[in-house]
Amino acid sequence: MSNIEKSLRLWRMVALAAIVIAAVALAVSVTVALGDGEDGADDSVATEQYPPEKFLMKGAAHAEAAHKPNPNAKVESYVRPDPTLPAPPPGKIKRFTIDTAERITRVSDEKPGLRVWSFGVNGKHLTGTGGSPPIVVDQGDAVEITLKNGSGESMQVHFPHSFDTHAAEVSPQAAYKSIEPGEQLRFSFKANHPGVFMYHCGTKPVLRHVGAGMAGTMIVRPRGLPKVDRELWFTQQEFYLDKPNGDASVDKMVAKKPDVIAFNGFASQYLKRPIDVRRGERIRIWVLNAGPSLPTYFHVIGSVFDRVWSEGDARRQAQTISLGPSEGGYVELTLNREGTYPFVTHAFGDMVRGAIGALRTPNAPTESQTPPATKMPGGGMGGGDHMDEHGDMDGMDGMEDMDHGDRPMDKQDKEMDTAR
Ligand SMILES: [Cu+2]
Repeated sequence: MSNIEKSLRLWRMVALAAIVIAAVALAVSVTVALGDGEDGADDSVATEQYPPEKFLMKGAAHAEAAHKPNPNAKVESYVRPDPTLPAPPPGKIKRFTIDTAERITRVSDEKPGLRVWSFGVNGKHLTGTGGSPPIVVDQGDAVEITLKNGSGESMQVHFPHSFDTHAAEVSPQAAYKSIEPGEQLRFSFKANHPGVFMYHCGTKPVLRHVGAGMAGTMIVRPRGLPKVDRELWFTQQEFYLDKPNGDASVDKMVAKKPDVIAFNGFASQYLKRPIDVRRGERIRIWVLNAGPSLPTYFHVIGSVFDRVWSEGDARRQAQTISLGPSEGGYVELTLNREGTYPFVTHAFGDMVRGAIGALRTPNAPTESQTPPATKMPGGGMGGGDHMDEHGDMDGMDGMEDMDHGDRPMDKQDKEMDTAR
């Protein structure tokens, strides 16, 4: 081996050793940075403020504490939540006292009781359902939130809770802090952005708290929103049952396998007792998907939405509005014929768990009043046009009387621009 070869070989070994040392140093520094804070004092501030357990299921052990399932416990009586959109509270500052409760209710006629964790708003709870009331303000309003974690014994609150609203721009560490039972916390913000926002508990583990029911709708109405004849609100929400009258099933939450999916806290409640509307009136429906984990595809059978506003996007002519967990929007429609119009999530596997209701006009025909199907001429498939003996096309009687409720497009465009 020549001297040149020897020195080249030496340099190669030096370079290799340097690479190995650098790689080891990098690996060590990455491990420290990703560590849970126990090894590095520098990480303690960040992890104290936002412990990973807040989002992961590491802290789920506390699910075992406090409430013992009691099949004989008193279950709240059902009160049908009013789906009419409430007005914002009076006063220059919009003040909301948010209460928490861990109460035993049913969320379906077909299922046993469940201990739902939920919110009350300004003294109102959606008793006998798993829902929480909506909060409504106007764009630009000053909003003050006072969270009371269980204002009294009857709230049966055993756990720390918190209140996070997606409508606010605040430091989450301060405003959305978890507080112990019996404590209260106040924060304020300006509702600068219009939208249909989710509010929820953000206490660790957050899936457990939201999956137990702690979520609702906060609507910030856009400036210049045109008046309509009727405004309704629906929150779609999943419920995960465990033992009768017991706390919700964390395993089912993690598996995203809800037993019940409901609008406004109770399976199929507005199908069993439909919501009264009038033929020809303009209806605006505000929808929030509170999840925690599944999407919704909101659709009204027998209708087309002529205007849709969803997560800041305004558009016209839609059959369905798709909303992921936490997303919201509104749809506008006019029902020009008497009828019962089911509204659903068009994810039908979810609909059958209770995400269905109906709008009904005063003279909606009953099943027995609808015309019977007729045999096709010739008795076979493809037997000509679908005309009845009077020569009318199927289902088209009286169509010439219809007022579609359409307004000139340019007027609608102007309204949408204002609402943006
Ligand atoms: Cu909570």
